[in-house]
Amino acid sequence: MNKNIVILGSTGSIGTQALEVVENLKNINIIGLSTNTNIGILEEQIRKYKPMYVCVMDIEKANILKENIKDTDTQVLIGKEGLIRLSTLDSIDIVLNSLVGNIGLLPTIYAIRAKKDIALANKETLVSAGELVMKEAQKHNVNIYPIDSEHSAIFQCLQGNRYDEIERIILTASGGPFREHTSLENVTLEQALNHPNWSMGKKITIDSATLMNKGLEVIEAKWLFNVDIDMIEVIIHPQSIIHSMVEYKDSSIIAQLGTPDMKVPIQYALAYPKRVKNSFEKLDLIKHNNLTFRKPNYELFPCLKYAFEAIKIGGTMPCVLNASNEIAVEYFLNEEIKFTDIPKIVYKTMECYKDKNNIDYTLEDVLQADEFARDYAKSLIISKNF
Ligand code: MN3
Repeated sequence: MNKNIVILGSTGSIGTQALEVVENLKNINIIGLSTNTNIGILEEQIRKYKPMYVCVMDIEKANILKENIKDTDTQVLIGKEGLIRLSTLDSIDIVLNSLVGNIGLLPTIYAIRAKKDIALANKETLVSAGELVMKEAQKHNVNIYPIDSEHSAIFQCLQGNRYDEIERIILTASGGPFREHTSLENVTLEQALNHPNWSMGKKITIDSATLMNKGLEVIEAKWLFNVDIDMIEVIIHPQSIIHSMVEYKDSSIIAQLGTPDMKVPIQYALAYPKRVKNSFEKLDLIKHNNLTFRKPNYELFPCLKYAFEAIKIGGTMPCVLNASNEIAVEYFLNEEIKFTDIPKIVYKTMECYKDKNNIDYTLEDVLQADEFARDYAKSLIISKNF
């Protein structure tokens, strides 16, 4: 049976790869697509895939696009409301969320309430409001399929096994471009954007360099697989061949391996539980005959430590961690702060929020915590007080 899909963030790295996967699967109809500002690529996608709707976050760009695609039948929606409308359309079965940042939270929640399955690449959604999102998913009997490669690996390692027999989740990390460094004081934006194994969007590439990405993934894994935070261990595996592992109570470890290619987890999420033949690059084990592992350096990469602290504190603290990081990364990408300022800004924002933290939170609390952290992190940067 054919499935109808909406892809949020279709012009980004995951979005464009998801469209390739959908083309290969052949049983998925594209109903909606969205972009932040990239209306050039979106127009090409409209002409190729003929979606019923698209959403553009930027109002001016949305109006330009409307003019440019007058000759098509595609309707243009605008902004946050547009994203929510797109995610809750009657005709769709699944929402693939590859938005970047906490902007992905509301569309996910509304899609779940409208009983749409979720293919989730937007990890910030689960970091900011994991407990709430998973509760809503359970209540509305909705499946959340992970697209993050590590979480897809864990999900695959869990097939046929019981979640209550997990001993430990071993989340692998490439270690990013600075894994061999002993000091990060003078690293440049260009170096930080040069990831050794994966080709990804800018925000996640910087997060990979600070190891904040791994921290966010720890929190994501905790909620997706309903495990205690102490059961999640991060290990550096520079080759990125083992995408993650699950150790069971009987001491057996199950791993998932593959080339570093996001199309594999995207396809697994969209075709689940089927394994559909494709022409992706196969893993050559002889070529990759040296797989190594080591402990992460929490002192040199404090963001990873702060992520563990935030989820241990709980409540809306992980949301504050995420939001302050989003702001810090934005300023780093604009070359207004140094690489080593990113963890300082995150730490100071979390420090200031401690007394305001809300353990039994609602969606409203999450949105407020997010706003607070963004404003506070910005004020730290503007006053150079971090
Ligand atoms: Mn990942």
